[in-house]
Amino acid sequence: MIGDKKIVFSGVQPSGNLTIGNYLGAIKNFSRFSEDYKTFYCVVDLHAITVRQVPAELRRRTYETLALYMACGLDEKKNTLFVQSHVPAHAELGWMLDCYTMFGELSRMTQFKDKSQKHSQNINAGLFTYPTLMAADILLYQTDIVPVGVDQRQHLELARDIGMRFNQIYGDTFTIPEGYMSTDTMKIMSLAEPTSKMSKSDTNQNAVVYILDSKDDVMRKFKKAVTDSEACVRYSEDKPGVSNLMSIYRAFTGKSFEEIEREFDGKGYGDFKMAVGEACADGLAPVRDEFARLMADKAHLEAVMKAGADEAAYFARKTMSKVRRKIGFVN
Ligand code: AQP
Repeated sequence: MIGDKKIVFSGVQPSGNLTIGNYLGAIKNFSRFSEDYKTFYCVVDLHAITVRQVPAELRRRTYETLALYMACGLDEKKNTLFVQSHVPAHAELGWMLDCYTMFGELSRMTQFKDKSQKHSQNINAGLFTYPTLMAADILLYQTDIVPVGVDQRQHLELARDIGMRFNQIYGDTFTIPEGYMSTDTMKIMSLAEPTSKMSKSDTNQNAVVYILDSKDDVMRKFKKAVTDSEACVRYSEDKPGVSNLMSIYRAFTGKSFEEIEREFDGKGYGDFKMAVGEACADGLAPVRDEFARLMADKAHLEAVMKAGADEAAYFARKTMSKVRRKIGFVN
């Protein structure tokens, strides 16, 4: 708690152009905590380098991710918005927690297994210990609530386990966080391969809708989206393509699955896909406009980053001095 407010922390990697998966699964939910919680939203650039990045692109995307946070409704006066590498305590605590995390635990992480397959030329130690750094991000701020997509459930469980283990050894040190996973949006899947997660690093551009895509691009991608041969808009596990489109439509329109099924009863997939594309493009238009306005003022983004890092570092220092003392480091 800070004052009488519970603490919220979350982050997004500047590892690619952000997708509607990042938007619906995570960022859109962030602003609902702004009023009643103390919120820390971080651009997690240290995580991004677990996969090789082009330096100029990483720098540009760091600004862009911050601007997108703000364009999605995060007011810098009500939320602490900052860049992970500007607060060195993340890396410091990450190392310490590595020493309280078991090799077997990290080996079981499905994201590590997936990413090792995708990046078989660069299975680096950072990719393996990524969940420990994520635990450090969260535990550093004595976080109560972590809004993330359901794909992060396993990492969050591990963060809780590491925090509990540390508390068991040294006495109460870290708040044990709870996840906040929106059951409305679930996991947004690839438009080309609807049994895989929509991911910003996917090389198939048609599989992914980016938050900043033009309306034409959004419409074209939904038009090409993989469905099935049944020609019936119905939510069902054995219809992953159609169900994914229904989830996206529901997220942008607020309609229930029953309403959507009724709306497209007797109509073909063509009409349905166009409606999903329209709803998505219209929903994203205000974000795109605001993003363009924010990106035109880099000095303001830098001021937001600086103020955010100063404030985050202040709270991080408190935890770090407690952790150092408990472990037995000389102060
Ligand atoms: N497809 C998704 N559906 C719902 N939520 C999602 N998130 C990501 N993809 C989906 C949520 O977005 C937040 C930020 O994710 P991240 O940038 O930290 O990393 P990620 O989960 O690895 O996202 P990507 O898009 O798949 O990135 P790459 O391709 O770089 O690995 C998280 O809360 C995540 O749950």
